[in-house]
Amino acid sequence: MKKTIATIMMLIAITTIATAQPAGTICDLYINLDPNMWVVGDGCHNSDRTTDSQAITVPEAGNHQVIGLVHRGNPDQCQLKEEFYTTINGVNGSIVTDKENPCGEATLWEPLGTFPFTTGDNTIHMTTAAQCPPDELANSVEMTELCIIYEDIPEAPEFSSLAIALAALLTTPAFAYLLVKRRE
Ligand SMILES: [Ca+2]
Ligand SMILES: [Ca+2]
Repeated sequence: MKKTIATIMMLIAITTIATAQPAGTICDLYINLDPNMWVVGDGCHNSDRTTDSQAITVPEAGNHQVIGLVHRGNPDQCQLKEEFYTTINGVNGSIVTDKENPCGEATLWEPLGTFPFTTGDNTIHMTTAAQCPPDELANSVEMTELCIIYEDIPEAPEFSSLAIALAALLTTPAFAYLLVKRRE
């Protein structure tokens, strides 16, 4: 029985690790932003928080691709321009646009751009791309996590596919059952 519980706990742990990163992507560095970063549109909200920044520690220098976990949407409000761009070491990423259902709530992994990093502390800036008027409402947008991919370290696509296949397999109840039976 103890072994069964241990196996189930292990499967939960593996599944959690597999879903903590963007689907189909293996992050070289994963950062849980603390505190979360957020901005509102220019002239859209009395907080006037149109920029936000914080230091992140990156052990490898180089041009790295950055993907952010972005949360948009407020209940009972249709904020159509929850948009921003990222700046790191003087390089601006492209504007991350309000997408999918622009009136709805969504948490999505979104590419922020490729930026030059130095070894150690680097400051990440988040700047709103909304302007009131013509935009309306707060247009607050929040970023909670970062996935960084080292561009100078080539990634084998076969390995990515294998990792996805393995993650998918491990989450199937049939596989969990087989594994438990085998251990008993
Ligand atoms: Ca929106
Ligand atoms: Ca919002």
